[in-house]
This record gives sequence, C-alpha cells and structure tokens, in this order.
Amino acid sequence: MSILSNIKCSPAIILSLDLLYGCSAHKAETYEKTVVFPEGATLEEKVEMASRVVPTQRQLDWQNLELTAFLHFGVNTFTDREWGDGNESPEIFNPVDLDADQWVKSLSDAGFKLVILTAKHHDGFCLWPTATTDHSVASSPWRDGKGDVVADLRAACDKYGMKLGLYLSPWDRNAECYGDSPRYNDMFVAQLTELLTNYGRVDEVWFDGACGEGPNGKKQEYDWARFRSVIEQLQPEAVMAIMGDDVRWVGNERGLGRETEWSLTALVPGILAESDSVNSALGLVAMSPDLGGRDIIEKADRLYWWPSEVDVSIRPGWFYHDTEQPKSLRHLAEIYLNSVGRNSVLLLNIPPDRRGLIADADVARLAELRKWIDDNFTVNKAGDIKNDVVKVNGEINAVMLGEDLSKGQHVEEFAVEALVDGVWTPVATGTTIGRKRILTFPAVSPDALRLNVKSSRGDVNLDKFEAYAITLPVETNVELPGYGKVATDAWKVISATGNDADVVKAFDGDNMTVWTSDETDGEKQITVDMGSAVPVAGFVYEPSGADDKSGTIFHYNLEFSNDGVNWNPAAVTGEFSNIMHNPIPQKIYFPATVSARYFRFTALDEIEGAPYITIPEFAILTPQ
Ligand code: FUL
Repeated sequence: MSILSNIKCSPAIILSLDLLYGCSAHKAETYEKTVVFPEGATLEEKVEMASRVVPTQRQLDWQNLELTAFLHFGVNTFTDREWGDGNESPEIFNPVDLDADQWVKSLSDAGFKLVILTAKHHDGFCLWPTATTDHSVASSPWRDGKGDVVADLRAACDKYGMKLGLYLSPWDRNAECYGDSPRYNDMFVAQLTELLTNYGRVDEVWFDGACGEGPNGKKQEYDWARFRSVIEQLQPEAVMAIMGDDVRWVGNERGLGRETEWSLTALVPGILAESDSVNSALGLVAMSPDLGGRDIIEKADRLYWWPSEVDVSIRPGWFYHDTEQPKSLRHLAEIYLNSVGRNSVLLLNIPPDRRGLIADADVARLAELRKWIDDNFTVNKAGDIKNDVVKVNGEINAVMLGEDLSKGQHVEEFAVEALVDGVWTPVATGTTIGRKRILTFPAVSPDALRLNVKSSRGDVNLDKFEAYAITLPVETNVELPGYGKVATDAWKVISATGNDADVVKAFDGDNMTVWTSDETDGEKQITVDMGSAVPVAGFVYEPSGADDKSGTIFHYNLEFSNDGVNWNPAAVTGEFSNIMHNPIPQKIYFPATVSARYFRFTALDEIEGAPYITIPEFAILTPQ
C-alpha cells in the first residue's frame, strides 16, 4: 500500500495546496501523537505527513495550562541537601505548621493551574503512608505518624480548583531492592498504584531521569512499558512526563526554552526501547538546539508529539534552604518570556520550608509575577486578525503569536512586519511559533502589523496575533548578606594534581577560565596556604560558565589545617547533588565556623567518571 493511499491528492499537489491554505481531502487524515514514515519516503512526503501529526487531547489540555508549579519537599528540606542519600531518619521530618491550603492558595492566586508534589524524591522517603516501605511519613513524628502530605494537597487542590500532579522518583537510594530490577519494579508499581488510586484525579505523573550521576549508582532496569500501562489504566487523563512520552524535558533547569521549539520532535522518548539507538544515530539529545526541523526530519524515520516543559526553581536549589533567596522579579519575568513565550509550559518550583509553608518572600514574588504578567499582557493593542494583518493602536514593543495546535504545529519561519509611514518593515523574525510565541523589539507605533510566514508545513492556523507595550522589571537581586569571599591575593598553592602554573585560574573570580587537573587514577587535590588564619564559614565550587562542563566534580572532601602538617579530622565531605543538570555555584555552608590558614580540596570523582577534574572557580566563605 502506498504511504499516501489514504490521501486523495499527490504529495506535490498537497504541498502546493497546503501553501495556499488547504487540501481539504487530507485535512481529515491526522496522525495522533506519532507518525512512522514508510521506507523510502522523500523529504516532501515526510514533511507533509509531519504537518498532519496532532497531539492527544490530554497533551493539548496540558499545553494549554501554561503555568504549572512544582513543590520540592521532603527529608532534604530538613537536612539542607538537594539529594538525600536514603539514610535519613524519618525522625527528622516534622513540618509542624504544614498547611497545603497556603501552598495552593498562593499558587492559585498567581495563576498556576496544576501543582506537582515530590511524593518521593531520590532519597526514597514517601510523603504518603505507603504500604511498600517504612521509610515514610508514617514513621515520622509529624502528626504522630498519622499525616499524609499527598492527602492534604489533594484536599487543598479540590478547594481551589487546582489540578494535581505527582513526582515519583524512579531512582531510590533507600529501597533495599533497588537494582534488583524485577523486585524494585514491583515495588515501584505498588507505589504508583497507591498514588494513582487513593488521591482522586491526577493530571501529571512526573518520572525524573536522574539515576545516580556518575559511576556509583546501582543499575536498575526500569519496566517503563509496565509503568505506562499502570497510568493508562488508573489515570487515563494524566500526562506522563520526562521519563514519559507525553511531556518532554526542555533540556536545562535554567528556565530557558528554545528559540526553535517544535512540539513534534524526532527525539525518541527515553521510555521507549529504541530511544538510545535511534537518538544517537540522529545525533539528538534532550539539549539539542532543534529537535524537529526539516534537516532532522530528513534523517528521521518517525516523529513524536512530545511538547516541552521548562522546569526551573524560584530559588537556586530545588529544595528550600535558609541560605538561599528567591529569584528576582526580573529573572522570573525573563523566564516567563523564555518558556511560555517559546511554546513551552513553565513548571516553576516553589519549595515549602521546614515549617511546611511557602516562605513569605516566595509568596510575595509569586504575587509580583502575576501582577507583572497582568500589567503587561492585558491591554492588547492589536485589533482583529484579517488576512494575517492586525491594526495597531499606539506604541508597542512586543507581539504574542499563537498557532491552533489541535491542527498540528506548522510555522517554520516568519517575520513580523510593521506598517510605518506606509512602509512594511520587519520588527521581529523567528522560526517556530507553537502555542504561544512572544517576541520583543524596540518600540514602534505602527498603523498595522502583518505576519509574513516564510516557510510552513501545511496551513497556518494562527489563533493569536496580539501586540503589547511591555516593561521589564528592574533587576534587584542581591547576594545573601552575612557571607563574603576571602580575598585570594595572599594565597599560595602548596600542591596541585598537575598543571601548577595554571592553578590560579581556579581562584581568579572568573568561571570562564578553568583549571584542569592531570589525568590520573583516583583523587585530585589542591592544597592552598591562605597566608593567615581566617574564620571559614563555607565554600563555593562553581562549574564552568562555558557549555563544556566536562571535568565537573561530583563528590568532594575539604580539610583544614593551621600549620599545613596536621589536618583536621572533621573534614567536610559531600556530593554536589544534581550539579550535572543544574550547574549553579555550589555554596556549602558549615554548621559552625572553623579557623584555618590552609585548606586541602579533594575531588573524589568526576560527574561522568572522567580521569581529570576542573575547578573553574573556588572560593572560601567567611562571615561578614
Ligand atoms: C532533577 C532531580 O535530580 C532534581 O533533584 C529535581 O528533582 C529536578 C526537578 O529533577 O533531575
């Protein structure tokens, strides 16, 4: 059977008709979620088929949510860590003032439509009283072991009309059977079944992809097909995210969507058996700058409707730490423009603190964000769309475009042109539009705007063409007061694992200049004499500011001495959790200040097991 036998016009005709807005015969023939190209299909045939791929209803509903929220909460909240190691005692979990109403009300007031709770993070501690392990709220002092965070959140969601999502970490550093694949898969399915049976409607199930960055984790073969069918059976309306085939991780944790963001991608979801081989043959990874352009379609033999979710925390870490502050309004406004404004759903994390409440500063910042969105995107200065042209009333510096994704995503390249003094001049250009595309440009006061679609796969189904005068908030963020970096002028490097001359790059205040150790088996080390004893309150290790993050340290050890001979037995040792995907400066604060003249910093391993490490920037923190 010919690939186009179900279509009543030839590929060439379809293409040309598409450009003229429509071959009605093929309009009815759509592929839901995925299309597999027949062998030998030409690029034109593939592109035409791509134009007919549409999302499932649950994907479309999810893409329309726009603002969704994450709540990272659990034992890490009480240990001040980003990743627990699974040995935490449930005794530490005691959020005495926990109030899920306060969480959901703050989010609802700010316009968020769905909230996802870390029901279980990598440490394995369950926020609901599961029958699968004792490592849960049931063993904690909180509400005498009778509390259930998931149930509280469910009730609050019902009260405020908020959708509920659940994060269940596949990686589990506590489960004794983790790594014994069939046994752990059974336990995971039991946990999933509890969550998807006992808490009403769940709209998003979030399976993280992290699995012990570095070579130390136990190897667990997950049964993704089975997990998928449990969701289908128990919560057919729920999207399966990240390690799932409904919602795709955008590829960074910085709040940055792509300029070219296709909802239809050649990247194969990680839960499908063929993902590794197909993706590596295509040269695609989650971070690739373009996942669905024509040159990629040319090489691909299938495509997936797999839209992007931009996950980012309002604070530097995912969990609440007293030493961190929420991002500035300016930063959040930029995140909004670069996520929602780039065909993505924003998943903003607001972590409850040890009391079990969202901190006042974060509630205030959410309200400011809502106000900024309302102030800037309520007065549309464009009139109705007529033949891709809108009349404009007054000065503008931004446009908001949108495609009706129920018909697929089609625009490949466009320019927005402004009519000023009778002349059309481009003010903004772009590639994809998708659900929402916001572009900013220097202010103009045109009579009209028009959308010039330079390239499209099929009809242009524009459903939004609006114009605004927006103002970005002034940057206000300041470093946390109370700590400063010790000056490095008097520092002398006593020894380093190789490359001594270059070692100054580790302390020059610039994380674009990088010290790289020698390649050796085992630990790499630098020992520094700071010239005189200083009160040390912590340290900062900063990954490279360049794209190449190879050499980033995963586990470390830091020792102090006052004579360079006797080293303190109480060395600080730890893990830069999640540094691979969230390469922010790692600020480690000590519980108590130590006085020291010398320090010895040891890298125990590199994030991917490389035989060398890099120190782009290292600083010692002192109280101020
Ligand atoms: C990552 C995890 O390792 C982080 O801890 C966090 O949960 C983030 C949303 O996903 O991969």
